[in-house]
Amino acid sequence: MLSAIIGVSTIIVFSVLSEAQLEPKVFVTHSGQVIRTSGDVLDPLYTASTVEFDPEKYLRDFNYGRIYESKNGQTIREFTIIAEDDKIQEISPGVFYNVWTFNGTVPGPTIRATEGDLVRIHFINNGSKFHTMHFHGIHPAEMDGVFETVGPDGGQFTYEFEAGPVGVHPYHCHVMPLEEHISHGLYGVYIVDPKEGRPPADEMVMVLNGFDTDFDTENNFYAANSIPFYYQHHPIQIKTNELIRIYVVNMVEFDPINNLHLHGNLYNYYPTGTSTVPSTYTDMITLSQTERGIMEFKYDYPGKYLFHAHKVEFSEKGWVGIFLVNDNLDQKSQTGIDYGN
Ligand SMILES: [Cu+2]
Repeated sequence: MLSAIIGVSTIIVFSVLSEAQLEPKVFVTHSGQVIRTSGDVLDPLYTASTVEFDPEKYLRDFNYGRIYESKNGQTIREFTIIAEDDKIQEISPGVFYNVWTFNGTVPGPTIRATEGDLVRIHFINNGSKFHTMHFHGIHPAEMDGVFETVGPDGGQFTYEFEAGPVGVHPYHCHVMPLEEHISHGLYGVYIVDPKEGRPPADEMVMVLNGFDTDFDTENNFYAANSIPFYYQHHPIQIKTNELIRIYVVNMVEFDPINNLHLHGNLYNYYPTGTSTVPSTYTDMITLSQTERGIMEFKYDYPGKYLFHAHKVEFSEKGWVGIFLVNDNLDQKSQTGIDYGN
């Protein structure tokens, strides 16, 4: 009898083991390492299937829309934006959070147009709650995304307005309770370029955000572009003597202020990006919610430089990153324009 029990248990253990060995799981660690294992994974790690947002890609990803020209020569830019509120994202290793998304990510896509273009947004609400898109900028009242709420399960609305003014603006859902709709992730960046363009630069977008994962109206994690500590583990590669332009937007809910400090350098800062003349040359700006601007700088010396919230609590909870400045080997081919400093 005893030997029969031992025999059966051996078969069970053996079959469990062989099943596990047949199906190795793939994990991606926080540092981007891909691991295959058939064993138990004790450390909290990303699974390949839950990595839905890539801060590396988001950083320099600009969506110019589908481009047409009207009869009178105006450029029309069409975008389709789909809101959802049922996605789960691993905000930090082992911490899963219900994100509400525009086109599947937090932040939503960076919408970019030139001043005077006609921007047309086909908005579809595939969520379970009412949502809208409210753009900062100049537009008619009925395009403001506040009073015309869009119903769940496929409700639609077309936002249409002329791009302006020049600058960097947020867009976000404006359905009450606003705190809930914003803190879950329904926001993104809208850039309006001047007709004459801006000087060539390595351009990037940083949305400063946070997540309240225990619903006590205080953020547990902070980040530039959603994933705490991401750019510390994956430094942003830039080059010496190359103009860097960052469109920075503070969307942190619950906290009255946020800020941004750059190491080993200072930057020209253009509040809201509406003027071509910087208001200040500094290494520190302070931003309330939806306050935003453009930072421009160049590094003279190669090496690793931190950038982070100088509200130390925020940086210790994830809002910190590194610029890895590489020697610019073809800097002689750069234009000789000097942008400040
Ligand atoms: Cu909403």
